Amino acid sequence: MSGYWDPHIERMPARDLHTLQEDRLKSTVRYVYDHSTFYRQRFAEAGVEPGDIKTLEDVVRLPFTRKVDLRNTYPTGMFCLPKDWIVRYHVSSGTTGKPTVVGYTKGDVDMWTESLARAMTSLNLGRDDVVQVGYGYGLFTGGLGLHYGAERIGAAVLPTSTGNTERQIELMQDLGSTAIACTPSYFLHVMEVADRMGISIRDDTSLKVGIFGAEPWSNETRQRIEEGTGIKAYDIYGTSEISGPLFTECSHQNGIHVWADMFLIEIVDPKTGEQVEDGETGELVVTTLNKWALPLIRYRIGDLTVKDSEPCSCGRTHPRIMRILGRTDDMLIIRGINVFPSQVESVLMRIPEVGDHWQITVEREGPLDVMSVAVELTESGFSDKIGDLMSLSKRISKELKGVLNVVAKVELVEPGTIPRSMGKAQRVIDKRKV
Ligand code: DLL
Repeated sequence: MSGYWDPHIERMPARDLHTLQEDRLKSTVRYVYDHSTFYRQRFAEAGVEPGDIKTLEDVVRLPFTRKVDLRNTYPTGMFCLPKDWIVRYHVSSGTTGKPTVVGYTKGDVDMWTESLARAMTSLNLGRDDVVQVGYGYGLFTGGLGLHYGAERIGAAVLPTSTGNTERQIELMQDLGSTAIACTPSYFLHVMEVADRMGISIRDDTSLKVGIFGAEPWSNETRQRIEEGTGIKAYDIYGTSEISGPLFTECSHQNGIHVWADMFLIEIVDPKTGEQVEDGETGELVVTTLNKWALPLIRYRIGDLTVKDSEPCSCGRTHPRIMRILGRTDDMLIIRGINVFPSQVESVLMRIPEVGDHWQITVEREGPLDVMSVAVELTESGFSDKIGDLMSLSKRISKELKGVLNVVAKVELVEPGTIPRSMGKAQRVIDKRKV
């Protein structure tokens, strides 16, 4: 049984949490209305005023906001406080269009840190631990976010950031890292490099916990990591707009705990915007409840997940979201059929001959979409017999077809062929867009 960082809040009865959220929702709505021209205008367009929000259920009367609003008001048009309140900026890289800027007051950084202190405590981490932070430090929120969280619980931080993998592994050994936080794809690379160096993560390091997120990954990858290294691999979720990395699973690995005193979450049908029931897949929508520089009202993150409001077996009463299926805008439409890269990953990771790295390419041949998947094989899965490779490629293609309902050309490649990422992996090259 894991301990709690803030037992009063984390185990608060559902009814009290509901009241707390209702009070905070009302004050947030009043606050944004009083502090932001952007929100006043949006509320006017939606015909709603702060006084109309009397209960939690009234949240549906409020207008949605989206990433495009942050872009259109670049750099700080959605901020609710002037610059003298801001103690930090982070900037998300804009692969399409302008980047987005997020800002924090001292209190906002404190709230973010508190969220991660609760999360890390739920993974049984504390003062005795050495947390190696292998997320990027800088404009990306991963490095500094985890850094502050780990310091708050009294752990020692090893701020390796990304890259220089051999050195990361040496330091992991020399300083006795017990936890590592990085993208799951980067950790797969760490495993590979350790192997090449003749180091067993299981036997030659003290690592016991991995805090993996910032990109979609599957239960099958979790299993590979856990079986390959003996560590426990936990999912961590967040986005820069809502602060950065914020929420993790607890040691029961039964969904990601979202702190309800800080965030109100809804799951909506991406097409209609209507709320869906617990257990149904939909788009995550977040309203911040105690964030001041850049509070967000009904922010449509674009990630697809499922909510479970039942208390967790760990005793925490806050709602949980299940593993993120992908982003609405990551979904590939191949000849009219919806395909999520995460589905491809879970099929591939079940096949023992398949290594840890893969990449999808989508092209157009005449009027038709063609999806190919480059799949790295493991050293032992790789054969120099053409016949073996052909039958393996057929098998993979069949398994993919079974799950995706789409024919994929499978290209088997030697171990080490697909470029490794230090941060978020590029799993899809969609040549139709360029
Ligand atoms: O990736 C924050 C973060 C840092 C999360 C470190 C976890 C660990 P952004 O760069 O703004 O922020 O990207 C946010 O990444 O909307 C998801 O699509 C994706 N994402 C983040 N965590 C997960 C996860 C950070 N655990 C976007 N599973 C989000 C799947 C994730 N996707």
